[in-house]
Amino acid sequence: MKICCFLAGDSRLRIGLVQDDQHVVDLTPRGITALSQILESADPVAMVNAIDDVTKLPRHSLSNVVLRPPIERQEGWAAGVTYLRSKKARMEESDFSATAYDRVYDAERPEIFFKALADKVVPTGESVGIRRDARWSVPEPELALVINSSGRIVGCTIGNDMSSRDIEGENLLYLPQAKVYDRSCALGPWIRLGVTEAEAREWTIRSTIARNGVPVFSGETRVDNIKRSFEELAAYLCRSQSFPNGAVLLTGTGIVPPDDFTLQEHDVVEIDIAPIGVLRNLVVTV
Ligand code: DO4
Ligand code: MG
Repeated sequence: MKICCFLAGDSRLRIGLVQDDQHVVDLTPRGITALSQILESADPVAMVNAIDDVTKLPRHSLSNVVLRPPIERQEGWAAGVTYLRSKKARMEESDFSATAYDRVYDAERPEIFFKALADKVVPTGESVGIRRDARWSVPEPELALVINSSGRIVGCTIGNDMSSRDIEGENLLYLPQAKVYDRSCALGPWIRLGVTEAEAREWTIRSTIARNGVPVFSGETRVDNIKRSFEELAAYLCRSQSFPNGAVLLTGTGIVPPDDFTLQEHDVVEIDIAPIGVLRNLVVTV
């Protein structure tokens, strides 16, 4: 089951049930005006299934609506160095901090960092940013866990943890600047509910970067390459910290373009996790 936030011809944000990846049913007339009503319920899938007369609700073609980020007031966080590929990339980019990445991969405590306020998150179809003061910018295609205010993982979506590798490689203390800037976090296209970790670990994450319509990079990884369990990541995020509005936690990247690759303005980044959907964003300089 997939739920989304969308606009349909006016400025009113609507909550939708995505059907066959082609249509969206507007749940707003049934009093569902926020994703959190679903995410905070005891059983989100059962709650949506219990909505009366879904066939009588307005149904739109997805091509006629504008998808908004599937996040409301949740905080956006990210885990790092959860894939061996990411650990190797980080160690290569940094003389200065290589041992820190090596250690955190094996440490009991994961790396978790703040990524974005909800109203700064970019949806599919809008632009992600590369910093104008960075020389080496990459997308980080990641599975993102949707966590409710009780700390329970209730769904997942696709995340792009846009990053400036030269800035994080120069000094570990620059990590917030490498990771948090305008348009540095994209989420979407929607939330998939009711997936177990075992099911998600069967999935493949694929990413393509196109320049002038021609692919200049493509890569893939399996979710199962994540070293830590989803519960472990969520539990660390929620240690000594409450999330009254819930959180979205990106789970780290296992797809890293070659070291001589940097994103350019007008590139198009696509991240595809087939059982969820496709997150597609143009790149702009910010
Ligand atoms: O420590 C740097 C961040 C790593 C990261 O974002 C990732 O592995 O996805
Ligand atoms: Mg990342």
